[in-house]
Amino acid sequence: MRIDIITVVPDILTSPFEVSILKRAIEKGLVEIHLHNLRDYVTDNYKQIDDYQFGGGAGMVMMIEPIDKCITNLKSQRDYDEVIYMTPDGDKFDQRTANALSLKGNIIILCGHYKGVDQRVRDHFVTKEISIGDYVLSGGELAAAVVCDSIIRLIPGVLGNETSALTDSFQDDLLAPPVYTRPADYKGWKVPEILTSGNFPKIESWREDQSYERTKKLRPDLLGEE
Ligand code: 6GU
Repeated sequence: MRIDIITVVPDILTSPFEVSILKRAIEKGLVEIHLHNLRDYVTDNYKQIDDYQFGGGAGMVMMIEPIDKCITNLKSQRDYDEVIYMTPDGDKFDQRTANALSLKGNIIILCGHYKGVDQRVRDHFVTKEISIGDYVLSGGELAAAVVCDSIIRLIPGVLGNETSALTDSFQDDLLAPPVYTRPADYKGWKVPEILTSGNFPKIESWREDQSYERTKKLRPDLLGEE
């Protein structure tokens, strides 16, 4: 998989890919991340990427030309499955979308800033608009990092067996069960006995029950209740 991220602040997006699981995924050649600084596609001398909005009103709007230049340049080199625009008014991101995106070959992610991009960018280039929740961030970069993390960890080979994505919360619309590790008794706070019993069918069924109970208590909406 190849992800091209278009941004006015590429620095925000360097460290997430330089550590831990995402770093290893890149090293293993399972994903390529390419950051593109929108200012490199500006032709005027002031390196201006935004301007006042037509009709008046507070807030700057990202201009279409640098974005067109960047996207058109990328598309001339390879085909893209999606051009995703990160914006608080996009479709709410969830595990289902993460799963679908993890199967794609090449995607472009455009990070919005200020009042957003000129509507013509959305009309003519963007194929999918994503928000990560009902709150406003200063820009789409942190949201893009969230989306990249969630999809890259789903690419086969990125996670080892010990961290399999199949048992994550949400993967089956249930929250994950509680987990414990050594010591089995910490200051009198004990691990549920079943987990140290060695009875694996029973442990599995306990975990399923816990998942269900947790979901019912914390996220009844996932069960179609409430
Ligand atoms: Cl994708 N961008 C911004 N600026 N704010 C957000 C968001 C995206 N998702 C939630 N809030």
